[in-house]
Amino acid sequence: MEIKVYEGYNLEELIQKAKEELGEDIRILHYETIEEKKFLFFKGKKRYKLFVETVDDEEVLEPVLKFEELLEKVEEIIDKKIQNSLPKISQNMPQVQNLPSHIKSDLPPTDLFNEFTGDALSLLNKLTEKGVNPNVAKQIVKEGCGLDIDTNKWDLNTVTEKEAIIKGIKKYIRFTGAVDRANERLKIFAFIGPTGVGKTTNLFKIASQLVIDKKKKVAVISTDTFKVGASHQARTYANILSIPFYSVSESKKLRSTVEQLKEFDYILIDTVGRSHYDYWRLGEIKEILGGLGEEIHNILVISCNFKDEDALEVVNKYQTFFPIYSLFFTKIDETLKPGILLNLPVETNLPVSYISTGQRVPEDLKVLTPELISSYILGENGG
Ligand SMILES: Nc1nc2c(ncn2[C@@H]2O[C@H](COP(=O)(O)OP(=O)(O)OP(=O)(O)O)[C@@H](O)[C@H]2O)c(=O)[nH]1
Ligand SMILES: [Mg+2]
Repeated sequence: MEIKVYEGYNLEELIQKAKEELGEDIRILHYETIEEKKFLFFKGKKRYKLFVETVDDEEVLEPVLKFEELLEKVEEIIDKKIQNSLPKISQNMPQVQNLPSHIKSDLPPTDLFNEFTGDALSLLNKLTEKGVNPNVAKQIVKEGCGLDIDTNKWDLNTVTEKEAIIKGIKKYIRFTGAVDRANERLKIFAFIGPTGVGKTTNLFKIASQLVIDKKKKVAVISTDTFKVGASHQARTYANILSIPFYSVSESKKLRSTVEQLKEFDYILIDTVGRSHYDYWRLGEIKEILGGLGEEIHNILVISCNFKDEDALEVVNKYQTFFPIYSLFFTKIDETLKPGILLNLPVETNLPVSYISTGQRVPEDLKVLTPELISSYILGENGG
């Protein structure tokens, strides 16, 4: 039995090299990553140190784990840890744990809603057709109801359906308002979320509004050094607005860049889109943003065309890595069922901030209000 160490820039190539030299029967003991120092303008690269062990023929072999299997196992362990920590995290969000029963309920709406009558019942049916989950719909509508003495059931006591929904929304959903509301503390915002939901585009919509309409001093930092062309897309937007743009890939550099930008009114941070199941990469983003501590306000960007279960899973997973300041909805123009606008904030108890209504920068962006959500849910023009 012999232990050998391989060093290089590509882990899979190192494993391959080890197998070529030592044969297929090697055991991967351990690997380390070494961040190389930056030299002048050359970026530091990640180097790997791989420790492998040869296995004697006579030795009773345990099954050798392939690299992919090893990764899978580690992900399983992390997943379990996250699952165990969820009840702690969601102590203030009892609705989250109730969700599966809402979603999986087999009861037809008529049975689910049998404590309601008249206009309330027809509103409930309207909401479920728009993708609002029945229990959320009941919670919201009940706020605009009184008990009908004849039938002993709940019926609307507001003049319009919209009024009833707005009452419920005001009770169950919190609104942060625009990022420029008067609060000194709120200065640094990071846009986080799954791939392709519209983080970069919408960050620049907000930047445009702050710079052009509000005459604020804004700087943008991108930590998205991963995707080919990502930094180019963001840099182009920043050039159009004539605002400073920085691209950073590590925590210390982020901290020092933010220090340099003390005089700015707002610092908007763009991050690379990551699947909520990609714990390694989410960990990387957390590591980079973590250096800013509580100064940073994380806006989780969610596409309205996500299924409820998926959106909830995204929130749960992201919440285990980042404190979330607000939910930012995008692509409302791509769905006929905007129920997620009620479902997600009610089920997660997270505040909401903006809604993106199309691809145009900066026009297609609105600050969320109870009136706006109710308009989308009721299918009124322009939301
Ligand atoms: N229809 C529609 N498209 C949108 C909306 N918001 C963003 N998009 C489009 O969605 C696509 C992806 O947008 P990006 O801003 O690059 O998304 P991202 O989250 O930064 O993507 P990654 O950085 O790859 O994770 C672009 O084509 C945007 O124009 C919206 O509200 N409606
Ligand atoms: Mg992006």
